[in-house]
Amino acid sequence: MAQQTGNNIPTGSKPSPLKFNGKEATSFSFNMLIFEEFGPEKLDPSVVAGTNPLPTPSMGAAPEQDPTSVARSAPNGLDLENFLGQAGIAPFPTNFSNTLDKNPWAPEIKSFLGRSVATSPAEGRPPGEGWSHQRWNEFYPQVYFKTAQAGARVNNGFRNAKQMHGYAKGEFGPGGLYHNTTHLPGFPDGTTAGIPVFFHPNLPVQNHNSVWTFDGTMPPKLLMVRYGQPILMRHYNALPIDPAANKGFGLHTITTHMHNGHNPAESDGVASAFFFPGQFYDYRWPIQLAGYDSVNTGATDARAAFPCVKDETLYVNDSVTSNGSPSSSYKTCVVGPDGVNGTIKIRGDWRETMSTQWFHDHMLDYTAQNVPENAA
Ligand SMILES: [Cu+2]
Repeated sequence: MAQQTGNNIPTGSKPSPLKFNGKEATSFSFNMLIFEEFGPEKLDPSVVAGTNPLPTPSMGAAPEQDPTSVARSAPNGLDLENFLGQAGIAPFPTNFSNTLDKNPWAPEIKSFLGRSVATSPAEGRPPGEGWSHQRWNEFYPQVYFKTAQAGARVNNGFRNAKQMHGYAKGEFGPGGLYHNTTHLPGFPDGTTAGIPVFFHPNLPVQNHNSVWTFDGTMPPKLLMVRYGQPILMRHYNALPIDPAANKGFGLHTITTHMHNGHNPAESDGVASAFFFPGQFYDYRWPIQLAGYDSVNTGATDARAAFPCVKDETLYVNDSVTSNGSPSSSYKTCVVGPDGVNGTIKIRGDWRETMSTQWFHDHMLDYTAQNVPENAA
């Protein structure tokens, strides 16, 4: 019987096949992987940062690399993971876009283009004050994380130690639903190492030119943030240099939008502020309630608050100096009647409080195609 197409498939094309090599992916026969936390770290200039550059693409075996073309390939997966797992962050984030360091992929890009390029900065954020981080000192990032947008590859587990649950608590602990992250026999417990990118165990492992994700891995990634605590995301573009190396779907230039976040323009994933393979872009998200400048500016409304436990502190900007301007300091958790749980009050309008949000790519003219490839 002919495949039915129509309203359920807006492109009018055939649905994706669910049978491969005699195996079939039937509905509700595989648990969803639970998210893997990015695991932000304290932004500390005294940490000696690893200085290995973003590894360049190299030829290699499918499905993780291309065997015949560097421009259509990806960095070696383990090299990429070792790079992301290095201590600290180098070069250290700055208010203005970094125009000193060069794109480490420039030689491969020039080779693909067959010509030289005038400039090849490492950071894709445009230079100058217009794209500098607004109110940088006021919303100075307290924590950061690094990730690379990359083609599908096997997870080697470098974020294991960054999981707050430590694979020891609740559903992540021994005997819990997610202690074995794949739900499959033969995979070790308490780690994401060894997880390939597939949508169902009976469907093929995806090729690097078919699926792009944060880190290039599954599970999908989760960013845990605290209201009042500014955060910096350094997003590397490790996608193929050849824009055609993706089976004609999506584009390798990217711009990351934190959907529904209350963020300044330079860090808001503006459609035209995209960056190229080999580059990174520093997004600085203040993580403040909308109304920060006009509503509840003294942080007195108990409903505008961050939940906390006894002795926890949070770096906030809502202390008001004698001249009325905001200043930054640590506030300690004010515990409630149970002596354990409490709140830290923050500035802004409590009615603007977000809970779950999501990232998506916002590439000019390609948002629709890039979202399913890049979202996590
Ligand atoms: Cu959006």
